[in-house]
Amino acid sequence: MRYWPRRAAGLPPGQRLLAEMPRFSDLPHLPPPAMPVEPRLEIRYEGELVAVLTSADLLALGPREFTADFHCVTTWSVTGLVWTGVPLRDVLASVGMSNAPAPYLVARAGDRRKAAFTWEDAVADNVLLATRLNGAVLDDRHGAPLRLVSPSQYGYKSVKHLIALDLRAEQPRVMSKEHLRARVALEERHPRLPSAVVRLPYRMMIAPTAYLAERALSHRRTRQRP
Ligand SMILES: Nc1nc2c(c(=O)[nH]1)N[C@H]1C(S)=C(S)[C@@H](COP(=O)(O)O)O[C@H]1N2
Ligand SMILES: [Mo]
Repeated sequence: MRYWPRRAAGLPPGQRLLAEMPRFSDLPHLPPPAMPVEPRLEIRYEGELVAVLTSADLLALGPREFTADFHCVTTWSVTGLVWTGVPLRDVLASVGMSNAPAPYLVARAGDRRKAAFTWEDAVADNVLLATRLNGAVLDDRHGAPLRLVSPSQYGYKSVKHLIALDLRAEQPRVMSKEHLRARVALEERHPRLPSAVVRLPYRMMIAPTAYLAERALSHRRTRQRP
C-alpha cells in the first residue's frame, strides 16, 4: 500500500516511513489555492506591513540546498528531501529583524492556513523558506511558489503557499490540533492530548487523507487544462 507507512530504524519516536511524500493537509478535500508564479512575501509586525520580499530579494540572499527529513504529526515521515532555499533567519535579518523584535511569529498561507512559532523556533538553523524540492521548482502539490520548511517540528508548521510572516508581541492563538512548539524529538504532537493517545488514530487517517488530498489536486489540474 502506497500510503501505509512502515517501521524503519532511525526515525523519531512514533514515526513510520513512507517511500514518497504525499500531498497532505488537515483539509484534504480542498485543492491547493491559486497562487502567483513568483514568490511574494509580506513581512508584518503586529499586522502592520513592514516589507514585501520578491523573488529577487530571496535570490539576493543566496539560496542553498539543505537536506532534511520530514515528519507529519499523523506519524508518516519521508527522509532525505533536498530543499533549495534561504534560512528564515537571514530573511528576517534582511529586513532589520535580527534581535528577537517580537517573541512570536505567525506564518500565513494562500489557503488561509497558518502556523504559530516562538521566535526561537523560527530562527533555528534548519528553518528555511524554500522554492525548490529535489531540484525542481515547487509545484502546487508541495507548496508553490514559496514554502516554509521546519524539519525539527511536525509538518503542520511547514506552511505551504506562504504569503506572509507576522511578528507578534503576544502569544498567538494556535489552530485546534496545533502545539505551539511541535518539536518532533519531544513528540509534542497535540496541544492537550498525550502522544500515546493520538498516534494510532492519526496513523489511521494517513491513507484516506493522502487519497483525498491527491484527488483534490488532480481534479484541479484536470479542470485547469484547456
Ligand atoms: N498552506 C498549507 N500548508 C500546509 C498544509 C496545508 O493544508 N496548507 N498542511 C500541512 C501538513 S499537515 C503537512 S503534513 C504538510 C504536508 O506537506 P506536503 O503536502 O508537501 O506533503 O504541509 C503542511 N503545510
Ligand atoms: Mo501533517
